[in-house]
Amino acid sequence: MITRRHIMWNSGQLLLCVVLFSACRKEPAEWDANERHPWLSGGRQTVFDAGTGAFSHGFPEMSATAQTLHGIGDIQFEQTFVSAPAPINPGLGPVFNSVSCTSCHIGDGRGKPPSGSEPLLSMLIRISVPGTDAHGGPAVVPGFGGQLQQRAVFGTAPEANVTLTWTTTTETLNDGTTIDLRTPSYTFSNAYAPLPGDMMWSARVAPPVFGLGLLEAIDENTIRSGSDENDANGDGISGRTNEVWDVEGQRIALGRFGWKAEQPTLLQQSAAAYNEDMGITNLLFPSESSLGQPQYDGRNDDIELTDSILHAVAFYVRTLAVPARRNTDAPVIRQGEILFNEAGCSSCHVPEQRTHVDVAFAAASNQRIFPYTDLLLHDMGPGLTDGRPSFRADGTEWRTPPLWGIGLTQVVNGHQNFLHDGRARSLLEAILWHGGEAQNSSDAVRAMSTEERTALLAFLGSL
Ligand code: HEC
Ligand code: HEC
Ligand SMILES: [Ca+2]
Ligand SMILES: [Ca+2]
Ligand SMILES: [Ca+2]
Repeated sequence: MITRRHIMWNSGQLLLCVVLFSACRKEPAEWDANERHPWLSGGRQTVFDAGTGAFSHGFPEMSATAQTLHGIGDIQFEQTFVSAPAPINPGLGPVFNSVSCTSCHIGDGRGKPPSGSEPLLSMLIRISVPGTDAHGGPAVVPGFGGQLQQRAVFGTAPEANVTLTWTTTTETLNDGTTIDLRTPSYTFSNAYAPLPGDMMWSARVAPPVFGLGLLEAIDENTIRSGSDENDANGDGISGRTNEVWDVEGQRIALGRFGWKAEQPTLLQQSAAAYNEDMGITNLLFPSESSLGQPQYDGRNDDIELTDSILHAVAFYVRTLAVPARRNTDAPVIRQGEILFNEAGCSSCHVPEQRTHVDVAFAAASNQRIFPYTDLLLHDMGPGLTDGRPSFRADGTEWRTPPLWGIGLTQVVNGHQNFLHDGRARSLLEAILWHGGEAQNSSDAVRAMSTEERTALLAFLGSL
């Protein structure tokens, strides 16, 4: 939020940071391998705010021009769109999921599945039929496209309604603790036309949007070098890259963003959100998502979003800072960190990355960051499958999500719904859902003593 410009510093942290920041600036190449900056999750672009605005700060170190652009993007991220004709922000729909970016990415954080009979407010359903499109992506559903829009402008039929029901199973851990895990099931009703019987769908909650410019700045070769597709080193982990269609470059490119790494850049991710989630046509996606459907308004109008606003919004998410860790020196948290490594979590949630050197965008250049992700796809087992392939990702494969800031989810978003569809209601539930390549890791957690599990969760809470 643009109004929350002040950052809550405590004087000790401030002093420490001044010392560290100047150290980083001088000799980044000479860091001692044992030297730890574990609290500076976002490198120089770390902020010290553990409150409700923790995910909403711009990079603390960027030029005045960059700050201005970030501020413009911030305002646009919060704009509510309305149906045309209208003096401000027209172009919503004809079909859409929501009216603004921030209504799904609440507080620049994550969405959640609806409770009770609520409609889907901060999540969406991607759909496809078997086969692929011209670029190897999912084949769209005739009459419905690649995403199901449950809302439409006045006088127009939404594509369908979605309702969610849960089945609960109970697991008993080695120390006798019982945990309820809930599995979602989706029902589609009131479809404006028959939905094909072979339709596949994937329900996804909005992920947090901070720190993404740093993830975008990790060198492509660094990400590729982490992949071990045929598990040559025999550790049971075989992460691989998604290779997706880059609309701007008109080529296949490394996928980085979204739960299955289906988007190559923040610009394209943002443009796709405008187009599909809100029905706003733009530079990268100039046709309405409903083109060819009866909902299409038939107006052969100009694109509804200016290029500069699209760029400003992409720049806004590119320059959202990462909150610092808390209490990193507490013994229980240090113990939890050791257990995190021992349980194999760090094979996928790779603690440390370095961004590439980029003279054109110094703010994200050559940073030592702690995102806890390899940005690769992993087979997470049948429990988490959506049964819907996308480019190289099959149903069971998901991109390792970054864990930085995850301990602040409750504070910022008021819930702890994790995983791609928000089914987990706590960090522990999220871990217990890990199967496939991560089965050994979740089994290690099942086997932990109460004290060890508490330490592991305390460590995650400090991220
Ligand atoms: C209807 C809810 C919804 C709206 C509205 C929405 N998003 Fe999202 N956003 C999502 C979901 C769901 C994902 C994950 C997509 C996926 O996995 O394919 C996502 C992913 C993202 C990501 C990538 C995050 C990551 O970690 O990879 C960015 C960036 C993003 N959205 C930006 C925006 C912007 C900018 C807008 C407004 C133009 C917007 N979103 C509007 C639901 C929404
Ligand atoms: C084989 C790779 C792999 C391993 C090993 C692994 N994870 Fe994950 N983790 C993932 C993927 C992929 C997801 C996303 C799955 C989904 O959304 O369906 C995930 C999701 C999570 C989430 C939820 C994140 C969010 O944003 O919703 C948490 C928390 C988490 N993992 C913690 C752990 C811990 C703790 C361990 C070790 C006990 C671990 N993971 C081991 C790959 C892995
Ligand atoms: Ca429109
Ligand atoms: Ca659609
Ligand atoms: Ca391996």
